[in-house]
Amino acid sequence: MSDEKRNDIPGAPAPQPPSVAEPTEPHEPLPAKPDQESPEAVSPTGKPTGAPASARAQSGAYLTTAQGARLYDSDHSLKAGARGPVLLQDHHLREKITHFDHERIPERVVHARGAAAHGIFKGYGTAAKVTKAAFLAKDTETPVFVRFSTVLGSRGSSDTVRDTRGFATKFYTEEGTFDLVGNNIPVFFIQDAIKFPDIIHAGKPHPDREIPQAQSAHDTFWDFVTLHTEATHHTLWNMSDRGIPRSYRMMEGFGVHTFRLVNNEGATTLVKFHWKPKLGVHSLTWEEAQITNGMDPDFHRRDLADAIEAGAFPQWELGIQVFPDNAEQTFEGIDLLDPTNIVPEELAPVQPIGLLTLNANPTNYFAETEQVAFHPGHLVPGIDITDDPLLTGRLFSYLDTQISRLGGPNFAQLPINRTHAPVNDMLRDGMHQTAVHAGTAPYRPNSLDGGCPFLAGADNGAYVEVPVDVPAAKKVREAPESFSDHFSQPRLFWRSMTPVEREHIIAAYTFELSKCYEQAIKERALQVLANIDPQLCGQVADGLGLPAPEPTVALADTEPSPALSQLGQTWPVEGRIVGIVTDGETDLDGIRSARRAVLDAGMVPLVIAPTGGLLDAGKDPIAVQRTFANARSVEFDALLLAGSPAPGADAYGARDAKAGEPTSPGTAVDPRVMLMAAEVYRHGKAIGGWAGADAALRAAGITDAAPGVVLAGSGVEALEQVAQLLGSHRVWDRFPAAV
Ligand code: HDD
Repeated sequence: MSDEKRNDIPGAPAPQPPSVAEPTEPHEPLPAKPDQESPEAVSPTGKPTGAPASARAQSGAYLTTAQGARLYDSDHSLKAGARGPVLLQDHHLREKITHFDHERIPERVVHARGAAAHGIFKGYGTAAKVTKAAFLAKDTETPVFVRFSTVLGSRGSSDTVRDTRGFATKFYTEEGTFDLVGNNIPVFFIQDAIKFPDIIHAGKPHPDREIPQAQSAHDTFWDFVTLHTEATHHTLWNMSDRGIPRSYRMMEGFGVHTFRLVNNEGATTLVKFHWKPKLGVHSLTWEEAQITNGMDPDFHRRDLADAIEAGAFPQWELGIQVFPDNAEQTFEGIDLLDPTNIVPEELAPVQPIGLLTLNANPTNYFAETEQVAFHPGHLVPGIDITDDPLLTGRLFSYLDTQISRLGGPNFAQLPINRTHAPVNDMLRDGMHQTAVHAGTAPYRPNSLDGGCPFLAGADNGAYVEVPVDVPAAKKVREAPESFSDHFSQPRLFWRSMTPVEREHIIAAYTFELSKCYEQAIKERALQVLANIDPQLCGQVADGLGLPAPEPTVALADTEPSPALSQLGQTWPVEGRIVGIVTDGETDLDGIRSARRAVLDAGMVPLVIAPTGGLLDAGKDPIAVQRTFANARSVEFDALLLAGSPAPGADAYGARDAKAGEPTSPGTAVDPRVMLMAAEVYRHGKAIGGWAGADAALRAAGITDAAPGVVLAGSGVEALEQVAQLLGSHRVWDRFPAAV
């Protein structure tokens, strides 16, 4: 297609004349196929049984076999006498064990560990200028299912590892399902899908001992990313605080590739998709992440489910960066087909087009979160692909992997994967076929089943690919020259970071590389860092005790993009957790008021006392949610130290769990409280206290003059200031800023 025409594609190509004449004209739409309902809701003849579609083999009050025969015992095998041998004829035993033996399916080859939620996407209608996709172009609501994930770890690995996070959204639109299968990092490790098996082999545990689990701090990972320097940009994001998000609710999401949108007039536009969290983008500190891996490996999964259950529905705005669809597929010199590039928001602002709200937890993890099958090729009219070679490979991989993971080609019939649009395909049979297809002519056109189904044109909703020109070219295994600049965008990212963010990046590289055994890999990694920034390289080299090499490329004078920094703004504090530590006796009324104030501010109080149970059991009791024995600072975002006894007496003294007596008379402060306070301080979290809390803080080495420490007359007063500090996520002044 010529350039003039590229932005002026006719409404869509007229439907091609069929190669064989249609035997009949389109008439009434066909009824929805039985596979639109659960098997329980449809009789073998395809007639509804009246059972709710939600019935998932759980109807009737009696325990039955899979065939519906009622059971009188499910605890004892059938035996020849109570002490005799178990009989092979026990069909119930065999059915129960056989089914159990096959309960597991292969975990995802990447993104195995995840958590998901249902929700609603509300299009603002503002995208009508650039796309005809109704769920974006109209002011309308579309059901969605979103799965977040880590990439490298197995299904049972920890949530708070340093890794990229998946952010995959299934939009059940009326025109078919659209999947936006993105990440929380806007660039990717590689530029061509053919290298995907290699980067994943390098990132996964070593094949001999299968360690380390869910980590990038090992030789093979760093070997790959330093030999394939296109990975530099993504790796730098991983080593930044983006690699350890505070919560799935506080992550950005990116479609990564450039997509092509088509509007009703047929005009095309290139776009990049962005999800912007309403709560802001926030991260853990590395030490918090590591402690959390042990304390609560399900931290992110729990956080998402708890927030939704509590009604604190997480929200993201969907936005697009818009670029003209020019022949070069570039914007301001940035190659839009290279998935290791971003386009700074300062050059192309993110324009909001809709709002995502996650408002319901899955009912069953396996049926929904595990069996959901995403695929970048699940597209709807109005959204098309570009020639990004990474995207093209993905279009093959996702369909293919589901066949092995979900046991055959009929995974689209699983409840979570069913489209909300009517389906009338000619796909038949195969493993796990649950539809009972009627008719005798699963081919088209035909003259037996009324000629149905009929073909649609673009004017009645067919998905018609944009007829872009494919330039005449030689077949080659090559990348374009523009794909060979691997350092100027990482440099842009580095220069956009604030000093404290740079400090974290330096610490992350130093940590990860210090875990490598091979000297050559560390040296190569330092060379990569020298090509990003000499200061970054120098400090990491110091940490490793190695000399810093000189850059081997000319360092680009890139403009920073302030939008890339996570600091400098204030954010809503809804859903943040405030730990309230008490000795269980002092100023209980103050604790009640502080608790209420936390709830009124939309946050979550977590009362921590020496022992469990109720405080002040008689009147208006306060439930203890954690004890000194099972609490750790990583579970909350800010700390309130409730009043402690008068100076001189034991403060939060350790008590015998049974007798409730102090175990160590004269101990000033329970060491577990000191540890909590010290960690909270070290991690830059706001600290508030009242009525004698200063003694405990001093014991932990924290002075009341320290930044982000508020001592007030009451818990409510302290909380007011703590909430303000929380708006910036952390007390950033507490971190050393070396760069
Ligand atoms: Fe992928 C899963 C994101 C490149 C092959 N990928 C998967 C998931 C996400 C992404 C979020 C989890 C989906 C879920 O929750 O079920 N992947 C990306 C992004 C990429 C990317 C943002 C680059 C921009 N992926 C990529 C390439 C290939 C794959 C280049 C292969 C050539 N990805 C897969 C896969 C997975 C997958 C093997 C594993 C499970 C699945 O698909 O359903 O096919």
